[in-house]
Amino acid sequence: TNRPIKRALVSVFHKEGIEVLAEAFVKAGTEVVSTGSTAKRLAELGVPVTEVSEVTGFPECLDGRVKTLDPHIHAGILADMTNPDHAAQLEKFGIKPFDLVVVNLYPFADTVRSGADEAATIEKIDIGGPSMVRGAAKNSATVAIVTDPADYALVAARVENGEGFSLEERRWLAGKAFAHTAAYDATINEWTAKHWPKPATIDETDHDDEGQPVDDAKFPAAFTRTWDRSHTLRYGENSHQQAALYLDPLDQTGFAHAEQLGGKPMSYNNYVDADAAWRAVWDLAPSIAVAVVKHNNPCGLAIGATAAEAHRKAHACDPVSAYGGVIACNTTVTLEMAESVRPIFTEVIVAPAYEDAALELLKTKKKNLRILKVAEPPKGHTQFRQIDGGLLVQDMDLINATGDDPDAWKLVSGEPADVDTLKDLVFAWRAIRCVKSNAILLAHDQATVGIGMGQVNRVDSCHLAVERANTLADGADRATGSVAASDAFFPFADGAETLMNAGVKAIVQPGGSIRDEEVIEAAKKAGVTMYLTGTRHFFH
Ligand code: 93A
Repeated sequence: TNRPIKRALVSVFHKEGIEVLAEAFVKAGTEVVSTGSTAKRLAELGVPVTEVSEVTGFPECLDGRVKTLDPHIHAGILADMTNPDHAAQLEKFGIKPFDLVVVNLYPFADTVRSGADEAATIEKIDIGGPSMVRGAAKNSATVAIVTDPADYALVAARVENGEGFSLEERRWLAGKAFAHTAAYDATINEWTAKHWPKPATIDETDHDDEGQPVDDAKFPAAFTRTWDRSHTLRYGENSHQQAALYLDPLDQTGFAHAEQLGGKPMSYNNYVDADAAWRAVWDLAPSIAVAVVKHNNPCGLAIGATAAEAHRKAHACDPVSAYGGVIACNTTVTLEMAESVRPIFTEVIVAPAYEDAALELLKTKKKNLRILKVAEPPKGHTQFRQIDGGLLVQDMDLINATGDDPDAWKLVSGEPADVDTLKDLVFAWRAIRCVKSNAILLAHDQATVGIGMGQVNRVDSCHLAVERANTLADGADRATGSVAASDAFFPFADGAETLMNAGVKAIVQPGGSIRDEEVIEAAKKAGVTMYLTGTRHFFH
């Protein structure tokens, strides 16, 4: 099944690495046909090369849009030389078959990322390249297709030994090639879906359950996203689960692209927790904020005048749980903050920057600490959650809803909050977005003091928040005089009463329960300030 490589077609955008191919072609005396600048490069490397235009008898035209799109090329790629009729037809037309096709495509994703304008982006949609790749992949019976420069050394070896690839090898290469063109088209579709949604002039606009037109740019008829494998991870959530990290080819600045400055490789759970912590601190921007996260929940979150102060306050919320946690900071980590982190066993630290001395200290004194630097704050992206046989898609929950603006809050009980109390209520409301539902959060002085997370009823979350506020601070009563936020409405008065009995002085919550009146009555009776936001922040 092996087929020696006598004639090759080479057309590559990225010329890196073709030296090894050139050397093999020269040694084996392979006949090489090539396009414009690839031909030039191969000639420089000493390969006797035939220009595609010589083969086609037609010049490259339309600014290179038509180079290889010609039967003299495509019949040479698609002729199944195990079929005598195909061989006879080539003979008749005076076309020679190819045994090897080496192509890499115009860099569409790189062009989008570079911020190129629409015309330049469209010009980087490769047409001739994918046609050659798909043709050669279809014809794996006799042609080997190579799209991945990582395979050049292998190709060179097969060219030089005179035996070429086996059928199984050509088929494997064909599969890789189809994956490559599929990913390429998916990336183009991701771009067109965003920039060229279905216009209003097309009357078969899709409608949702409630008769509203579907936003085609946000929810296209099908998702065809590609994700490029970055690397496999040691294991997944548990050691018996295999796992890997994939990257979005159109986003090179997101958290997944964090630069690691020190420590052991990131684990699956490290990624989940550090991503959550990173998002949490940016919910509190432009204030300087630090979050300590464990199991995708905060064990402390605080705003400070400095990064070090924010860390001390966040850590103080729950020093027990902070053990083995992930720390995120939304500003430069100073030496003072690094000193504050130093004695605490921490899995990951993530920040936009580090003072030199801070980095030095963390690297030398905490060798296992994974130190991440992320270029940009998180962007609001579309979120995907897989369910059995399907995918749920939603906008990311950001702190940008109407109810996140305290000017839109409705005072339903007690006196309007004074300046400091209001600041704490706003902090608590922003902070609760990152707490798993049912979430209750107590705050004081721009720091969490007790968090009740992930309970299946709200009253339990209230008890948990109060208990944590009062037992984790060496017996000090931190609930008294604190403010509380609830991520969703109180279905009964009991939860709010639990908080008020513990001494909470003001509460912010969405409202909207059929028993709102009972809840508000309880607040009035206790003389506690209560605001309704009108929007909630469930987080599951
Ligand atoms: O503009 S194209 O879609 N039209 C073509 O006919 C064509 N043939 C090859 N782009 C085409 N190519 C691409 O040109 C290849 O996929 C490769 O990326 C590039 C190589 O051109 P050069 O050798 O001139 O750098």
